[in-house]
Amino acid sequence: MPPKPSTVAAEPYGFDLKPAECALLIIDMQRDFLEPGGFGEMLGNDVSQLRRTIEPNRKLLAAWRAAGLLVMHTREGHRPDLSDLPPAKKIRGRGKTTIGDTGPMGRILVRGEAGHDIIPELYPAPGEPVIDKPGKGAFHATDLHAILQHRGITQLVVTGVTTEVCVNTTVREANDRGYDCLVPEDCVGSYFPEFQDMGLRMIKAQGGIFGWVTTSSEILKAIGG
Ligand code: TIU
Repeated sequence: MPPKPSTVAAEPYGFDLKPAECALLIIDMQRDFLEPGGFGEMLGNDVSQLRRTIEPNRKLLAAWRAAGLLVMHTREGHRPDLSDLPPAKKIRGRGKTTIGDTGPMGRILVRGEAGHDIIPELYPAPGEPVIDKPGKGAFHATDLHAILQHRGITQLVVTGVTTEVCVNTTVREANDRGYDCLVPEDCVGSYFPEFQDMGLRMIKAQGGIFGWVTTSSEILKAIGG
């Protein structure tokens, strides 16, 4: 039996968690974004800002699995022939090394390459759906919505990286499709502390315009972790 429904302390107000209808959606915890020596660090980013989310995510994931609830993972990346890579995304940033080029952990953001894979600490278990997404939002050009609907999911706990880019875009997409989204702040990370702060404030502003913000310990209390 899934844990009983309860109210999770959150901002801007309590989140009425219905575990049987709630999926844990872990966004883009990929080696190229998080590991020293990966693409993120190559661009000059401080990966420690993202790595602090690994341990809280690991605990939340373990509790979610132990409760028998739905876990889903996403990975940002493209087909090896880059046919799903918009030319605008390929050239954005005017970098010397861009998506599809050879980076420190294989071809950058290309499916099947080492850097594209999920970090070992949070590796998907057999049976946990993995969504390969070409965009920042997890609903764009994927079957995420269909899978959630088939499982009767109405709520999402959204974690992962980065707070202001793929997490925020996904929460907004989910909100427009009728899902209630709860974001544990210690389980999401940004390379930029000010974007971490603002990314979370944007979600919970105006009475929870896109969703709710809490901490992983509050969610663990509700699911018995
Ligand atoms: N997953 C995700 O957020 N992809 C990004 O490109 N994030 C940046 O912050 N650049």
